[in-house]
Amino acid sequence: MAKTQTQASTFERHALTDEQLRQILRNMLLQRQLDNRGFQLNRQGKVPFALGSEGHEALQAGAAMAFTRGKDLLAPYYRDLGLALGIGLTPYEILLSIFARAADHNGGRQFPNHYSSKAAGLLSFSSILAAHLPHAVGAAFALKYRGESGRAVLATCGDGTTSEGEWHESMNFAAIHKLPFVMLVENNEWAISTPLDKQMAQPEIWKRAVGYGLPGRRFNGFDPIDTYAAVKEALDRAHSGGGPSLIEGTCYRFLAHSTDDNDMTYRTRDEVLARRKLDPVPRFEAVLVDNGIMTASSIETLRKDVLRETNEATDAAEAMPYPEPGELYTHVYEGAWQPWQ
Ligand SMILES: Cc1ncc(C[n+]2csc(CCOP(=O)(O)OP(=O)(O)O)c2C)c(N)n1
Ligand SMILES: [Mg+2]
Repeated sequence: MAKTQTQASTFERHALTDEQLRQILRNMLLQRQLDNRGFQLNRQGKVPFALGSEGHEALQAGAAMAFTRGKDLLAPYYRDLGLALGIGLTPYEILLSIFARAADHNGGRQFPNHYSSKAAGLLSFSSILAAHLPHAVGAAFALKYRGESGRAVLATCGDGTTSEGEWHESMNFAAIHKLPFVMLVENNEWAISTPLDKQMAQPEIWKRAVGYGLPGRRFNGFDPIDTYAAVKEALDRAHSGGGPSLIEGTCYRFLAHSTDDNDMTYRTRDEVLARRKLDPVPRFEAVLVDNGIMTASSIETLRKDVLRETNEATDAAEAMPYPEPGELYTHVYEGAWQPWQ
């Protein structure tokens, strides 16, 4: 495997153990496998919709490693498969959601890729861009109000979502009340067909932190360790009463926006191929091999393991029943009230 500039002498691991570094790669490989599975199942007519996180693997796996399980809360958006996996959801739980089966945490009622898990601290969210952010800062306000120090809310969104009014309102609220809150923006250069330069005149989103009176920084979202360091720093600050931060990871969306989109109608194949050269998966594999943390053959074993786990989870989730039609209004209206009565 080609040598990278991250050989042992310059390798900055930010106190991550070998085991944590291997877990990060496992998460990245699992994301890619489950992404593919969603698109395959859609093309087979088995699920109505799927979204991919390809290009975001490093950013999400690195960020998840900084999240404290059992304490922190995650308010994600629809492209956060790797964050969901990294804070403890299993491929089976993910697939129950994609297949909309009754055993899903949302009872098969949520839109695909809108995972939630009370046990994991993953808030349920809406497809309406930025609508989860007032909820996220509300949760952070509750943590502060109750004096639950050592806990924080990690919220994410895409670059395009930062144009929403609720994004600004949430940032401002978090700043005024010095909430234990981290706003992590996953800047992949596109908001469906809208490029970044048609979304904002200042392309460095983190710089808006100054206007809110917050610390902010940008990091390389193709590098999971750089991501981990940035998210850990911001979460540590939030845990210790230092208030909110705005951090921005740069990455790219390699696939179309979703299974309903054809990205070749608004961007060129050459642009996508150029960004694919920065693919975080082979780059991180090379880092682990160069630094003696994994070998080419242990990576191959891991790939097979991830494929097997994905196949087993797919079969198990697909075999589960859909929700009963009679349950349509359960959890929608209070008590036994039904809208036609
Ligand atoms: C309020 C609102 N406006 C428009 C949409 C339609 N929409 C869904 S995803 C999306 C693009 C969001 O882009 P970005 O925030 O950059 O996230 P990405 O998908 O690139 O990860 C749009 C416009 C929506 N869901 N909600
Ligand atoms: Mg985007």
